[in-house]
Amino acid sequence: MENGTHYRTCHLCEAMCGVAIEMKSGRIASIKGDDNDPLSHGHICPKAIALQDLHEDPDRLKKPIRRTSTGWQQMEWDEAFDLVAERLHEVRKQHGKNAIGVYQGNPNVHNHGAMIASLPFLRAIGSQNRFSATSNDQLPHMLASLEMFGHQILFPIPDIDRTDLFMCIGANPMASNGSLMTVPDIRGRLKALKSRGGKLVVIDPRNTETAKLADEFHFVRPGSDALLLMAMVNTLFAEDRVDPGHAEPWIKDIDLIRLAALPFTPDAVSAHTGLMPEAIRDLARQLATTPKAALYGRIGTSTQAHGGVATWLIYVLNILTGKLDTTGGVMFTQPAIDMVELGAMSGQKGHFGRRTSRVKGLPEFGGEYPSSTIADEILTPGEGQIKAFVTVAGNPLLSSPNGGRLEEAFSGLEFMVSVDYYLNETTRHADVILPPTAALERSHYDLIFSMFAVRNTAKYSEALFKPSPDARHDWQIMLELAHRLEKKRKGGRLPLRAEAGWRAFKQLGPDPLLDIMLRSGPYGTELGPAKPLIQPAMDLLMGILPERHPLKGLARLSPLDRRWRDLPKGLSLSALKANPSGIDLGPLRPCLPDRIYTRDGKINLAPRRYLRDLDRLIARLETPASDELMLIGRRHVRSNNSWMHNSQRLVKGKDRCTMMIHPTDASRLGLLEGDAAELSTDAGKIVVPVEITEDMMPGVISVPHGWGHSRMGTRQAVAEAHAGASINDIIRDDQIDPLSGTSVLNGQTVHVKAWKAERSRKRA
Ligand SMILES: Nc1nc2c(c(=O)[nH]1)N[C@H]1C(S)=C(S)[C@@H](COP(=O)(O)OP(=O)(O)OC[C@H]3O[C@@H](n4cnc5c(=O)[nH]c(N)nc54)[C@H](O)[C@@H]3O)O[C@H]1N2
Ligand SMILES: Nc1nc2c(c(=O)[nH]1)N[C@H]1C(S)=C(S)[C@@H](COP(=O)(O)OP(=O)(O)OC[C@H]3O[C@@H](n4cnc5c(=O)[nH]c(N)nc54)[C@H](O)[C@@H]3O)O[C@H]1N2
Ligand code: SF4
Ligand SMILES: [Mo]
Repeated sequence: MENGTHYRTCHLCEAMCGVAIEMKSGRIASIKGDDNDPLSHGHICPKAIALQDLHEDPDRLKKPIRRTSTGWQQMEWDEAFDLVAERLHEVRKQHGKNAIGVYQGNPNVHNHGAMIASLPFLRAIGSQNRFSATSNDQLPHMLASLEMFGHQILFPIPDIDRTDLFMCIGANPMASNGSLMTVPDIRGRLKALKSRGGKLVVIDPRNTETAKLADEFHFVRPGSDALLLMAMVNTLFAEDRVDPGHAEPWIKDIDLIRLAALPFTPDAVSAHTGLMPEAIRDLARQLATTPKAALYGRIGTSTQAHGGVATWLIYVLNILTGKLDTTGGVMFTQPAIDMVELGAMSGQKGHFGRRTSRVKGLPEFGGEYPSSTIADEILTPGEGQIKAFVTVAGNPLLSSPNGGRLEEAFSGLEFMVSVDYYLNETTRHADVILPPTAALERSHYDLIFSMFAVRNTAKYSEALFKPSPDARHDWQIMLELAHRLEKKRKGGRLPLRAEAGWRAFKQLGPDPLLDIMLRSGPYGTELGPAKPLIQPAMDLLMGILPERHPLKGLARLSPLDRRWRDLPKGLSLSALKANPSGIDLGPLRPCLPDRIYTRDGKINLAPRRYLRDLDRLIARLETPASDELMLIGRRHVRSNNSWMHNSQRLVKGKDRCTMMIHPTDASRLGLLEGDAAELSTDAGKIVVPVEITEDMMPGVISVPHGWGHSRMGTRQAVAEAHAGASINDIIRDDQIDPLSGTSVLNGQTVHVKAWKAERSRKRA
């Protein structure tokens, strides 16, 4: 676009803010909030401006590069695809298909093309050694959804705009802008909550940006949330306050919950959690007696030692107090492209524990093993050892536990390829880096986060910049590699129909598929005149898709479905193109029992694997509360995981990679503000500046993740100048939540001492 305004969804975090990008002479002149976006109403955060910095970043790779003895060398795409397919194929032939490990990072879920291409890509690789950011993140939510509602991506979302009590535990939406709750302008929405007489309660080991807006705040000891939540359940039963309300006919095993909660009285858990028994009872009472209330938890409650149980209990408490599927409570969404329903129709609702990892016997979830065991699988010799590794939009070296061990693992691989546009801590280990187009060079539809939004909306954005003919989208890279790998597997040649299928897929790309998904979805319109044109290509494409690809469910989806009769109709890609700020589809609506996917149609309140894991919780209760220093993470609104630190505008100002510590702990350790502190565990050591603040719970320290850009051989000039240290260099990879396989990123114990003091002692 030369001049004018381009409307778009910001893809950086989960909030899906609408942006209006002003173009002058082919360059971005300004980025502002789009007032007409039906979800964000003009809100943006400081990161939106960095969309321009990402686009113009001189460090962003644009052509494939290959490692040589004299350094990185640029190569042509065709040559790069050939090389990668050949090397991966060789490893597969020599060591078996599981010898290729794959890690998919977070930006994949912000990229509909990548989402659509990733299943065929994974199938072509054919390895069971798959990993992703999920096991460092929302896995416990997916597991609870799978076990309770029968579908791994069906999440109850807080109906924040209509609630009277928002109880937030282990999340800091003022910094993160919400997660598994797409909620642009959380500040505005919390203000609105208060001005209608509602209340915000926050429970966190740090007095966070969100806590500062709260009417009530409680410190909680890291990792003890499951105890606290159990005691809340216990209170509900003890005081006869259980009333599932509207959901009652569809729930089962309420008695098992009552029994399970018996040992966990508020008095019994008080010392471990740090909350007074009366405060715990009061939290339960508030939830029970406020008709429109939502209990919400995220990273702090999911990525910890009892993350599985804690996340399950958040769901349970909402159900026991009648909040599920009610206005102002927690509700299921009805997105325009219903990946939940599509998955169900193609037989893909999710699975857990079908097989276990080779070295540590950890359970797969949705076909992936826990990321904390990547290094084990690479470093441990034997049948099935990973010899080659593929990363797509991921930086596990900074984002997964025990970066030092991953470093060792990656540097010993036979071959590694990264699909990424930065030469960073992870990709510097690759033999070949395949850089995709920048985000503004591709179209955007939020397949994933539209499903988690506090209001149903749909929006499509065209590419702002036309990619150069010599650029490839993520989906093109994945499909091309998949196609070549399939060919090699079949001895160089594919059957005619399969060959045509791959060509059709590469030709169509993701957007015509979006159109079909929109038209056949809940708000759709019949395929109409487009059908004869697109049907033959679709038929070919379906022929090469894996068995359980959600697109396979398309044929059985129809806007005329009974459940969707009352919804507005007429959505298609062209309808969205005609409304570039997006289309409002209305507030969340009650939808039980239609949205239960369990076999017996009941919501399973007490899945056995959770009950079994309670032995561990009892054991914790019986162990005296520890007073060791515990480490938790932190997010900042100007940072985004590990990969947005190359924007000068975002990193300028005060150092954000600090260790926050309470004054009493600091003085006990002889630490002063600005001192360098050494943090150590069995995994490693890092040194970070000390920031003393009463915002920390005594006994707890906080360091953000995603920093540590000082490793040699990366190419991110700004990030390197603001390197910080990586918290994951000291987070142990042998600590996981055994129930779910999720990494324990919050609540590990750590030793802290003054750094300079030690050096001078050594010298003396
Ligand atoms: N200690 C600790 N660790 C954590 C967390 C924590 O709270 N504490 N949080 C965890 C969470 S929630 C997450 S989601 C993970 C994130 O972990 P990852 O997904 O592993 O890492 P990111 O930092 O998101 O890095 C994304 C990578 O993708 C590249 N990239 C960006 N956009 C694109 C694109 O469009 N295409 C391609 N091909 N590449 C792209 C970037 O250059 C970068 O290399 O970190 C986890 N790690
Ligand atoms: N600006 C920005 N926004 C982001 C991201 C980012 O990196 N930067 N990342 C995005 C991603 S990938 C995700 S998954 C989301 C995450 O979204 P959130 O979960 O909201 O992320 P955090 O800000 O890390 O909030 C976690 C909170 O849990 C608290 N906590 C830590 N341990 C415990 C504990 O044991 N118990 C309790 N109760 N609380 C605990 C922490 O102090 C922190 O306040 O954010 C997304 N948005
Ligand atoms: S909150 Fe910021 S980063 Fe997230 S979508 Fe909105 S503008 Fe983008
Ligand atoms: Mo995440």
